[in-house]
Amino acid sequence: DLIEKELRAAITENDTSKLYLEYQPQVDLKTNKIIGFEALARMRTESLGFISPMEFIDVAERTQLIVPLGNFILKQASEFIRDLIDKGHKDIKVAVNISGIQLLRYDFTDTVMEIVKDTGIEPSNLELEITESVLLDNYNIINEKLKDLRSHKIEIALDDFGTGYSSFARLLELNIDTLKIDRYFINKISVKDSSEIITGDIISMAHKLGLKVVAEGVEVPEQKNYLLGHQCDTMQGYLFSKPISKESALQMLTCNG
Ligand code: G
Ligand code: G
Ligand code: MN
Ligand code: NA
Repeated sequence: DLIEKELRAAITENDTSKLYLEYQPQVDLKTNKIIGFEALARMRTESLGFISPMEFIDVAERTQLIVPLGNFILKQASEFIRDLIDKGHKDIKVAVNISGIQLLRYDFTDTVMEIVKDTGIEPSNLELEITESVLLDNYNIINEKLKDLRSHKIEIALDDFGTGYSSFARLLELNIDTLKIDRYFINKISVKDSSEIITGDIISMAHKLGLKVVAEGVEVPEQKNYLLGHQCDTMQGYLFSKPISKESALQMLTCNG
């Protein structure tokens, strides 16, 4: 497999020209200020060009390369946070997507905490995103892992919420800080069908459970206005910005300050 070969080489060589992160701003709906970024992995090689993360993350998960790749990604995100802190943005959070295979590793928390320590950032600068599908198998083990990470002040966001199988009962006992509403629901806001009503209910339910709420895939002002009206905390999407380079992210933060 060509992707596997290129992935392995880029990881071994710590090649950030082939494997790097883009950052998509997360914005406080009320103030329009950037409060964080989601880190999104990118791969580009001479022979293959751009490869979508769906594709290379899938290859990495099938070949166990996801563990060293995940660590490489966590290191790059933490170094970006270090840059942010050095430039005076010490309260910005950076969210990193974590695969279930990474989380299930016995030494995952230790690895994360080591990277935090080595880069000299605060654990509270880092947020880990897990998808609902990760909870399907090994629910109890995963929930204990999340509890452990949170005891170290690392925040946890549940990604793509609403598309998986989390029951309300499960949300009650799940060790998370933030709910990210899947863009499927945000898309429906402009369509004005029953999903629009549900989105408001998801927000108020999440707040009753003490969770922060991020809306994903916000593309048009109509969606933003709906979310503001329903007390959603944070938005992420093309309306504000697509994922951008770390240099552009720093610059955007300076202008947004
Ligand atoms: O950036 P884009 O929308 O194309 O990302 C596509 C998918 O790849 C998303 O579901 C996203 O969560 C996933 N993804 C992006 N970066 C990472 C990463 O660093 N780790 C993992 N596990 N998934 C990622
Ligand atoms: O699954 P996850 O939420 O991690 O994936 C995030 C993906 O969503 C990224 O690939 C990112 O490029 C994409 N994305 C971010 N904002 C928007 C948006 O406003 N509209 C659409 N269609 N995709 C978006
Ligand atoms: Mn995500
Ligand atoms: Na998502």
